[in-house]
Amino acid sequence: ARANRIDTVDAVVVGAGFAGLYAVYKLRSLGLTVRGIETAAGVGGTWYWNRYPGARCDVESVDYSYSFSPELEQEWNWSEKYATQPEILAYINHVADRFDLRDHFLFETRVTSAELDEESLRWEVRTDRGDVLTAQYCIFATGALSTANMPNIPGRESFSGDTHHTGHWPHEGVDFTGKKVGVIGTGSSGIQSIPLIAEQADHLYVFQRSANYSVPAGNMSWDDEMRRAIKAGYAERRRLSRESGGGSPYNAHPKSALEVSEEERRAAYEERWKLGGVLFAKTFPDQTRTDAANATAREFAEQKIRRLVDDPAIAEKLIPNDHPIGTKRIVTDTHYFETYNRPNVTLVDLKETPIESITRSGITTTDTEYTLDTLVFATGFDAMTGALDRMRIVGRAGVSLAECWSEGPKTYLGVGVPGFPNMFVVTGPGSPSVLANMVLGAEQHIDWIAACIEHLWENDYDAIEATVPATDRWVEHCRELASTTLFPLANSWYMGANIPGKPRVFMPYIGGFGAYGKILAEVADEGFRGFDFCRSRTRLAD
Ligand code: NA7
Repeated sequence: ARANRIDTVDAVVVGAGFAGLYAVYKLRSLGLTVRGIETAAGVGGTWYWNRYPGARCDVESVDYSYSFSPELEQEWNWSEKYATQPEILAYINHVADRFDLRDHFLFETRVTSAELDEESLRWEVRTDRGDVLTAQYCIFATGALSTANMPNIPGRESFSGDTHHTGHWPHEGVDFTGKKVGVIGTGSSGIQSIPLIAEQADHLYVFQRSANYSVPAGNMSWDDEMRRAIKAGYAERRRLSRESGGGSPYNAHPKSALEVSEEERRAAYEERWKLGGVLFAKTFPDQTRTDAANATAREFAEQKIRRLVDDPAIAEKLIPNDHPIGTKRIVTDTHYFETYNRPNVTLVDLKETPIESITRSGITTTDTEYTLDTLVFATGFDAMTGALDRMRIVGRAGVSLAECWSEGPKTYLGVGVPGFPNMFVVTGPGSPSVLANMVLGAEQHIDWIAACIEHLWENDYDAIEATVPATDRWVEHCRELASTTLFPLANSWYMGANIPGKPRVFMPYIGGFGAYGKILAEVADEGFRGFDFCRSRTRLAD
């Protein structure tokens, strides 16, 4: 065990995922002393933890990668259109080494609290290893999907076989050969892992509470020629991504789904379907805005599912009936629906026969006892606020962030919170965050935070703090934007609906990545409109 650190630095960065690594890189380039803290034993964040079979990113590899270094863009060779978890983790490790970022971090260390000293306007950050760091700036790069959700199903602890959550997968992998396996959950993690587990297992039981829309990835390996073409056009690709709705170089069809002919609509859906994955939700601009437009996309996707699944009764169970398509993140799969044509795969519809309990030997539903050797929880995350809620973050007047957010998260621009001067959240609630490319989103936020810090220096201030009126207006703006869409109709993790007791609020900003970038730039140009600047009392007393 290492000795405790009692340190004074300019900035503490919590998290060593894409955001945390870039934050350390960027702040160091400003000449700040930076200490990073990370729970895991290595860098990678999401890609460190989610090692389940089939784990991939649903944003194309060349887009879901750093843009801050053109040399890095040219050097790195992605092998596939959608990168696997091991390849993304290798990339992040490469970046950590290439830019010498690793030594800034304390690994295997969890931040337990961050408390503001109101006199000095500095933060005191404590960890589970007894470290105490004081810093002027505290940057939470703790991820939007980093706190695993283990549902409290009665008897969960009594199961005698192996239990794994997809978000905490063992490094050595899991061998399912000859095993009877139960997977609970059919979100992205379930849908990505199910086809591969089915290939190995003796028998796989899929416990589905809600069916999900999923579009084949249309994944492909890339040869040198393809890579050359992408690299030659990288600058333009990034420009388009920055202006786009979702941080990838794609935009919706120029017309409404209802304005075009039946033929043109089909062709547009077919083209997006072939492109693969999550972008299907953005074929037409009004697809997640009106029921009528949404219905056209739904019908198209449902026909595809019916064609892929041999047994019509199973196909019907696999067709979602509780949310408009795209209002839960569409999954990007490889042979998911076809997996139900295998004789060793059984779909258990929990809406018909809910789980009563987990027992020593398996899962008991209202009509059957399933004997299992291994249980996989693909049950998702306490999204967007989970990691922040679990630390004791205390701002002005001893008020905690959890208290401030008891009715749902409230931020200004997804970055700042009133009462928490010099605290920044990266890709937090109130920013496009999970609705866009998280790597470009993290870079966008961190560049903006860096500009903020430079502004403080130029004007000889010690702290920046979001104002209450600007925050209230932003929260209301985000709510209004969401209310013009169908998103609030789904029981999604965007809404906090997957966590019992969590306030039902649509958490991300849904106005688009490009539009949001413009707002950030305007706010900065106007001297960080909506923020207060102040000098610390200790300095004033000097
Ligand atoms: P998700 O998308 O939150 O999926 C979790 C799944 O687990 C979903 O099907 C849930 O059903 C199911 N679930 C959760 N709790 C239970 C209980 N108690 N009983 C039965 N089923 C349950 O998480 P993922 O990890 O798949 O993906 C998260 C994101 O990561 C994804 O959107 C991508 O952006 C990357 P429900 O739908 O709530 O009925």
